[in-house]
Amino acid sequence: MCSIFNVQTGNMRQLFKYSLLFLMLLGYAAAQADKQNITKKEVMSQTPNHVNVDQIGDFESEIEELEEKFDSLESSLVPTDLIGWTVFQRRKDGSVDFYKDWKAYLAGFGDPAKEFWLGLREISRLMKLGKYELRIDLQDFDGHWKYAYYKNFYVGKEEDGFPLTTSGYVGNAGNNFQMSKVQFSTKDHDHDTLTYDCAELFKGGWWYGFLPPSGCHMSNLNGKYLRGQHSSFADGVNWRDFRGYYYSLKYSEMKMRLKEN
Ligand SMILES: [Ca+2]
Repeated sequence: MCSIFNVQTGNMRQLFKYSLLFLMLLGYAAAQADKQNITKKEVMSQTPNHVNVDQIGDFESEIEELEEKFDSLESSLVPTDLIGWTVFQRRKDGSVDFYKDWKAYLAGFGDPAKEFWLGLREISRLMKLGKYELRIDLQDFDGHWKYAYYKNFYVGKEEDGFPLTTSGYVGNAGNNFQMSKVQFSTKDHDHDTLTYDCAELFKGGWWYGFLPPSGCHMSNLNGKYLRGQHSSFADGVNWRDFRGYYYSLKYSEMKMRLKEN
């Protein structure tokens, strides 16, 4: 999955690189034009055939230097490599039904190579190994990718209802998974703090609760796989600040990794 994400950042990098090269060539052409005292209009119609190969080499090394700076800035914010990440949730084609009971969410279900839920017991067990960070990658049916990263991710014990606490959001998807001690609920185990049953209403197993300004949830990644726009409210694979409560996403992946400290 991360390879797809990297392809996207690769495309951005290409765009960045060629935009920069174009601007530099334009700048050079303008400087040449100034020497010859010609008009701006003429400059805009100039082709960069005055630029010699040595100077293109100079531009390229400058671009490489900027790309390195760009990369280090990006990696200082969000880890994108595959090393050490444990994926615990994935949706990609609707092949697995996620509207399951407590027992299923406890043990896990699906196919780890395709769509699956690792299981609350296993997630909770991993928590004993240290402190975790979390990354969520999302894609809509138009091919747009978004991510949400949380510096801190903690799921508590089974006897407490697997309460979730997350903080330290960084991303472009929107901060729709920040929670403090919100218990997990399924259609047969209502642990949300609201009078109605969020899991039954929104057709998933999730950390539902009173999360102002929303009632039950701001994200519903274990909801029904409704393939894009849907008329029912907030019961799809939703992420409020990406495509809203009436759009079920194509791809979702949640993964956790042990932090170094
Ligand atoms: Ca309730």
